[in-house]
Amino acid sequence: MFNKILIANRGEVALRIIRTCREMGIRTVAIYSKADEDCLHASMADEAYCIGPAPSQESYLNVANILSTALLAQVDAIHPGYGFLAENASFAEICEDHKIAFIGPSSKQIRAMGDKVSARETMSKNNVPVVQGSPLLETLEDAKIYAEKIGYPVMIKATAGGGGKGMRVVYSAEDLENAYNITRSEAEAFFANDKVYMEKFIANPRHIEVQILADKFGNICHLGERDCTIQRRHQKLLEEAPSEVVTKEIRAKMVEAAINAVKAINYEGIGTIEFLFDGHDFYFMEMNTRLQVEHCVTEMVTSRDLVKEQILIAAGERLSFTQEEVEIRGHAIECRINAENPNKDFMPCPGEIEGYIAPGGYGIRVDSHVYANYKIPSNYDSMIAKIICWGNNREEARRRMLRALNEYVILGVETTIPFHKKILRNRSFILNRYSTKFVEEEMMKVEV
Ligand code: MV4
Repeated sequence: MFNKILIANRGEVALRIIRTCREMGIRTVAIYSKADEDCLHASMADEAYCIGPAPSQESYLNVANILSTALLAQVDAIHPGYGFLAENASFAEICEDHKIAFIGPSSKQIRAMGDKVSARETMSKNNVPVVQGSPLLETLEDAKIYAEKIGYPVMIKATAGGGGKGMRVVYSAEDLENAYNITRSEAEAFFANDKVYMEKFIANPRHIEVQILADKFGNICHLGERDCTIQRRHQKLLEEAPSEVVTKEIRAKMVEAAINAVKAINYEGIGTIEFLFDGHDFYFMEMNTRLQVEHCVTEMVTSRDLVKEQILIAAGERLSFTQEEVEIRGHAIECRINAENPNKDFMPCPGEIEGYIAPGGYGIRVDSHVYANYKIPSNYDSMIAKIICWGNNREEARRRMLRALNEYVILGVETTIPFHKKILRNRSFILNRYSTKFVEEEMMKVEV
C-alpha cells in the first residue's frame, strides 16, 4: 500500500481525498497556490507546499512544479481529484515515467476515451449501444451525405470534445454548411483539433450515468446509476441516485453495457459511463476516467467509499467487495452550491464569507472547504459546497434536502441555494417528468 499521496487539487475534493487517506493510514501532501494560503486542504494535510501564483496555469496545472514537489516529498502516488489534471493523459504518462502512481487509469486508457470517434467505434464493436452516427467527416460533402442518411435533426460534434464543448444541433439542410464550418473552427480553437463527426440528435433526453470500478485482477463492479439531468450550460446542478425513470429492465441492460465498455478497453480504476436515455433506449455518450463531483450520491446509497476503492485499485490491491455484496439502499440527492448570483445569469460572486452555519442532522452530508471569514478567490471554479442527503425514498430525500438548504447560512456572497430550493419545489421535478431542458424551460420563466 502507498505510504504517501500528493493531492494535486484544491477545495472540497482535496479535503475529500485527505480524509480517506487518513482513515487508510496514508500520509498526505497538499499543494496550494499563492491565492490558497488560507485553504483548509493546506492545513489538513500532513505536509503542504506552495507551488505557484494564483492562476491555475501556473499552479494547479503546472506539471513541472507539481512533479518536482512529488519527487521532493517522496510520494508514492498522485491523486488528481477532478478538473485540473484529472483527465490529462500526458500528465498520467509523466507520472508513469517517474514511477509515481497516477491514481486513475493509464494514460493509454485516458486517450482511448478522449477521442470520441474512436470511443464510439470501440463501444459499438463491444455491444455498447451508440447513437446512429458517422465516422470522421472529411468534407462538407461527407457531412451532407451522412445528414441525409441519418435524417435531421443531427448534431455535429468535435471528436476531441466532451462535456458540451464543440457541438451543434442542425435542424435542416440549409443550416448544415454553416454549422459544419463553425463547429470545425470552434473545435480547432478549443482543442487544437478540428476533426468532427455527426450523430442523430436525441431531443429531450435524460442524462444517466453508471459508476464502475475495475481492479488490476479483472474484477469489475458497478454501483448502479446516477441521474444528472438537471444541468445548466453543461454544468450539473443537482444529481440523484438511483434514477426513478430507469426501470429494472433498463437498469440491467445499462449496467451490462457499462461493464462491456470497461472490458472493451481493459479499464483499470473507477470510471463513469454516461448515457443519453430517451425513455425507451439508451446510448453511450462518453466515459469519464476520473472520480466525479457527484460520486457522493453513489456513496450514500451503497455505503462504499469510492476514493478508498480508487486508491486500492491504483496500489494494485483487490476491490474490497464483490458485486453480490453491493446493495442500493434508499435514495440520495446532491446539490452543488456555487458562489454565483442566479439573478445575474449565474455571475460568479467571489469575496469574503461573512457568516457561516452549515446544515447537519440525520441523513445530511456537507462536503465543503469554506468557513466563516474565508475569502473565496476569483481564480477558480465557483463551487463552494455540496450538500448530499439520504432518504428512504426520493420524496423523503427531497424534503430533507429542502430542510438542509433552509438551515444553510452563507453571508457575504450570493449563492445558488435559493435556486436549488426552487428546483426542489418545482412540480415537474417532484413528478420526475423533465429532460435536460429543465432549467431553461422550468426555471428561467419570468414571473409576472
Ligand atoms: C447529445 C444530445 C443529443 N443528441 N448527443 C451534452 C454534453 C455532451 N456529453 C453531449 N451532450 C449532448 N449530446 C446527441 N446525439 C444532447 C446533449 C446535451 C445534454 C446531454 C446531457 C445533459 C445535458 C445536455 C444538455 C444539452 C445537450
